[in-house]
Amino acid sequence: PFLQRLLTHDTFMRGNCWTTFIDDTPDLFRLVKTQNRAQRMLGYLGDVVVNGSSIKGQIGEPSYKQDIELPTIYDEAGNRREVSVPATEGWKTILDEQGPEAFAKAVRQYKGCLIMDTTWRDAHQSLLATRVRTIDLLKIAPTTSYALQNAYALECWGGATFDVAMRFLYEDPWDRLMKLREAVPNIPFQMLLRGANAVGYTSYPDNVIYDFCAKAKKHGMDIFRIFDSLNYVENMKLGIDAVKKAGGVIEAAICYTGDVSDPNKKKHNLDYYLKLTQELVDEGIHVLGIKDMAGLLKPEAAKMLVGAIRERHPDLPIHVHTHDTAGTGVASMMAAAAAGADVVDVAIDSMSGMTSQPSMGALVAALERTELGTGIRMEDVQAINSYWEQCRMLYSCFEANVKAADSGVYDHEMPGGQYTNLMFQAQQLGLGTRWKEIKKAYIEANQLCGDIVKVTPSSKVVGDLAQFMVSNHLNKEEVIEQAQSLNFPTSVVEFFQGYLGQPYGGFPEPLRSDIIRQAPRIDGRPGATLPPLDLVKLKNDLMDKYGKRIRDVDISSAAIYPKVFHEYMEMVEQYGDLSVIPTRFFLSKPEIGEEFNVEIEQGKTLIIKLLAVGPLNANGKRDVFFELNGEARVVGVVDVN
Ligand code: 3PY
Ligand code: ZN
Repeated sequence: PFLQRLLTHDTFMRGNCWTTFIDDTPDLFRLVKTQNRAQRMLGYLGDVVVNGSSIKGQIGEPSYKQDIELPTIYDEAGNRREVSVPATEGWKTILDEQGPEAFAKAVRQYKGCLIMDTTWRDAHQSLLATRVRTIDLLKIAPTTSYALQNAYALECWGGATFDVAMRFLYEDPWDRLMKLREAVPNIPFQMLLRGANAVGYTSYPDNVIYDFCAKAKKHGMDIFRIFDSLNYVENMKLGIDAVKKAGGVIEAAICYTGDVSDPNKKKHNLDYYLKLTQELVDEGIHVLGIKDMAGLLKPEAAKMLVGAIRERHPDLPIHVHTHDTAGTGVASMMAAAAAGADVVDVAIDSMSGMTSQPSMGALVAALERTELGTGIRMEDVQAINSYWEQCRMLYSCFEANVKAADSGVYDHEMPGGQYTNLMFQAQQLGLGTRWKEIKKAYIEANQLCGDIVKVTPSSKVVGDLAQFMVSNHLNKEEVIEQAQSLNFPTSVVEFFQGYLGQPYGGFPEPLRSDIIRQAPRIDGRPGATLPPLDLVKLKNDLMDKYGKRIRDVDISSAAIYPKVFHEYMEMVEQYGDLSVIPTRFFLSKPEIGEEFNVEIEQGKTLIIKLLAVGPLNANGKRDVFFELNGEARVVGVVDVN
């Protein structure tokens, strides 16, 4: 049809179109662009029709086929809230108007217990392999801006979301941040920053970290929870300084392991955490995070730890994070709040529990009408929850199938996200004995590493070593005996070389020397020896390859994930922006004759209907017939089955 329109266009046919024709007839070319975009998207949809979705980690199809219903919420007077425009009042107002120090002070002075909602980051990272897409976050964002108006923050970015967005969902993490920011201007956003590893798994040159934090702040991030997977303060200092320079709220987190309420667990005791806290306070942090990534902080331990920190640092805001693996999450968060914590982490009910955070509704209800009230109304929690109940079913194909609590976590100490991963892998291999073996090996692997903090990426080291021990039928003693000749996983060798940093208490010897042999040792901060990355050259290289589409934030993505970024860009070249496809059709094919809408940009909607799938032709392809805004379209798709 475009060629037809072009050939019947007067100006074009008169032949005087060469210099200004495109400028003078923008509609004609806008139409072409839209049609190209639509055709490329049909290429993706056609591929899903013929071959099924290729999203890694997906098993089966979404169990929810209906449209997701958006909740209605009401104000105090019982009037329906108009959510087409987001709320404007919230803790972000104080932060924006008065800056991080005043914000921290106001949080500390608040009488009740504030909550951070982790649904948009850690909850789905822990339950659904981080696969929740921007489109589904955006749908509930304006309603959330009202319902959770008094929340301290929404955790919505960082951790694994950055990587997974590009690698598995073919969407841009920066777009997610910018769009969510626009949709929720009033509640502070929080991200998880892996210290010197930013949102990756390894140390980056310092300038990459500074650049990343500046851009994250510029595009909407407010509070940066900075941690190091070994609680190695030298690594954290870099993140702290980068966030300081970017003007963000510095929430430095101590990663919690062991059990401070158990006098037999001597290594990570109260004294250890108090010294660590003091070191972080000396760096000028705004908020202290207690990051209980595995859910080991029992109520009594929460009382002791928070109580001791509160006593020594009366003005320091304390923010506690946990996972509900054993099932003590709500009790622990209440104990933490009672001992003086200012903020605790929860996830919306239907995205909570087990390896995720404790339930928001449970905590809000438990503290209602006490002096630790959260300032969040139960009816609003219920409304938001009804959305997430449906959404969770839409992502059912990524469920790890963890069905119950596991108080064995107090022994194996696996962080929430890793627990679901390893359990999922064990399930594939026959859960029973395999899972028991992995848990036992994980405990021994941790001991071999010197009883370390286990969180990304140090948890991967312990997990890799555990899997290595299971596959090679080795126990702890055998590893020690045979260490000089075993072919250890790279992550394990690198840990012992010092590539993650220095563990508290040092590396166990002679195991370290036996494992790393002649390989170099790093005895300080691993990133300190890395030369700066030439970001100008990187930008020029990206522009040469992809042209003007490259934005400042893409340079950061390419610096942190070079390969993943390029693969993502190739997907975009081939199929266009896939983030706009509704999740059900991103993950599974429509029924024949089923019609659905794709809003490719605001106000521009494609109406798509699958008409038929042709037979296999001589080229190994099938024609897939669609109707696009009333016109028939066909795409040829290679059938890989
Ligand atoms: C991450 O680093 O992604 C984590 O969630 C650690 O707990
Ligand atoms: Zn967590």
